[in-house]
Amino acid sequence: MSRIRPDRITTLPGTTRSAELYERALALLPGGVNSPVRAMRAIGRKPIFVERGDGATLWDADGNRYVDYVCSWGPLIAGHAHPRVLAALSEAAARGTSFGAPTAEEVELAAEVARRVPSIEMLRMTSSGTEATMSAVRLARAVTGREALLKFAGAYHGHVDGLLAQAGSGLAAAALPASPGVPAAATAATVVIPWNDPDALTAACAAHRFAAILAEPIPANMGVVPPREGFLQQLRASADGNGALLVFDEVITGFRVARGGAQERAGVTPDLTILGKVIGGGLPAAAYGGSRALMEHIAPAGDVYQAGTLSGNPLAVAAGRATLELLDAAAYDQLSATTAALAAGLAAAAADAGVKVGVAAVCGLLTVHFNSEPVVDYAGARGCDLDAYAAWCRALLDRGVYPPPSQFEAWFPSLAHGEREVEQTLAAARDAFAEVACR
Ligand code: KE4
Repeated sequence: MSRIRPDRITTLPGTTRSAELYERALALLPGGVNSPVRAMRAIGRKPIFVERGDGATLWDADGNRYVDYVCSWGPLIAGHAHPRVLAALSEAAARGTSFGAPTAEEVELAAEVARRVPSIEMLRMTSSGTEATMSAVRLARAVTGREALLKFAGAYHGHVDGLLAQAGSGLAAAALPASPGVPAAATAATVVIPWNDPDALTAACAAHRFAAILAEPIPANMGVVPPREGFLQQLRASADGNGALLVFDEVITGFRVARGGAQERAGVTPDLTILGKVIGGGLPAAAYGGSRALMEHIAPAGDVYQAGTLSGNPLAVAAGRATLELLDAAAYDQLSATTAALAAGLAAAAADAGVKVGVAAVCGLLTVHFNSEPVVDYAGARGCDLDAYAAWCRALLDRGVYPPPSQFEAWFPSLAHGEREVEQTLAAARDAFAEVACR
C-alpha cells in the first residue's frame, strides 16, 4: 500500500516532490499524465512535474531548472509567460472568461490569420487540433460527396478515430485501426502511404477517389522529416487530378516555419488549412479555414454541422492575438538563426563524439535523428536508435536541458532562446553525446 495518500501532498523524507506528485498522479490520471508523451516513458524515466516557466526556462517541482525545447509542444513561440501575452490575458480575463457568444476580438484574430495565410478567406475556431482536423475532414467529405481519405504514415493529426490508422497490406489498401477502440469501419475509408513516396502517391490516387489528401506539409510527428523537393507540388497536382481537396495540417508549422506557415515557404496553396498551437498562444485554440466558398458549407451558413462550447474563447483569442503581434519579420529572422545555430552545433557535437545522427531543421523546428542514414519517411524514423536517443535525452535532462522526450517529436526553439541558452544547450549536448558514445 502506497505511503502517499492521493488526496493530499506529503513530502516524506528520502523522496522528492516530483516523485511524490507522480505517485499521487498515477492513482488519479492514466499513466499519471493528461497526455501520453508527457509521461517520458519513451526515454525510460519518470515525468517531470513543472512548477513554472519563464522565457526559455522551466523549473520543476523540486526547483531544478531547464532550458525548455518542448515549449508546450509548439504554442509558446515567444517563450513562457511573455509579458505581452500575460498583459493581454489579464485584461481579457477582467472582462469575463467565456461568453458563448461572438466577440470583436475573435473577428480581429480571424482577420489577422487571413492576412497571414492568403489561402484562408474564412475560418472556424475550435479548442484543439484534433477537433479542427475532424471538422476539416467532415467538410471535405461533404463538399466532394466522397469518403476516402489519404494520409501519410508517421503523420499525426490528433486522435480522430479515422486518423488513428496504420497502413493496410499493400500500398493502396484500406488502413487498419492503430488503437484499440477504433472500429475497423472508422479506418476503412482511410488509405495510408509512405511520406515522400511519389510512386505510392500516384498508385493511391489511381486506385481511389479521395475526399481529401491530408498532410503535415513539413511533418514533425515522426521527428522533422521535410518534404523532398517537389513533393508538396505533387500533392497539389495529385489532389487536382483526383478531384480531392488538399488539406495541410499546419497545427505545428503554422506561424512557426514562416509568417504564413509551410504553404508560404513552399508556394503551394492547399484548399483547407488546419491551425493550432501558436494561434492560442498557450491556451486551448485551433482553427480550420479555406476559401469562403468552402467554409460557407459549415453551419449555420451551410449544413455541415460543427460546434464547440469554448470555440474562440476570449482568453485563448487574447493570448493568440498577443503572440501573433510578436511575430514580425525580425522575429522570423531571429528564430531562423537560433534554429540554424542549434542544428549546426548539435550536428558538430555528435560528429566530435562519433555518434551518427542526422539533424533535420527548418525555422523554429529541429530533430536529431539517431540514424546513420537520412530519414525521409516513417520507416526511416522507426529505424532510429531509440535507446541511444533515450539515453541522450536523459543525459540532457541531467544537465538542465529539456528536449522532447520522444524521437518522434521536434524541438521547438522560441524567441526566448538566446545565445546563452544555445551555448548552454550545446555544451550539455556535447557531454551527453560523449556519454552516449561510451554506452
Ligand atoms: P491537439 O488535439 O493535441 O490540440 O492537436 C492535435 C495535432 C494535430 N496536428 C498536428 C500536426 C499535431 O502535431 C497535433 C498534436 N501535436 C502533439 C505533439 N506532436 C501534441 C502533444 C501531445 O499530444 O501531448
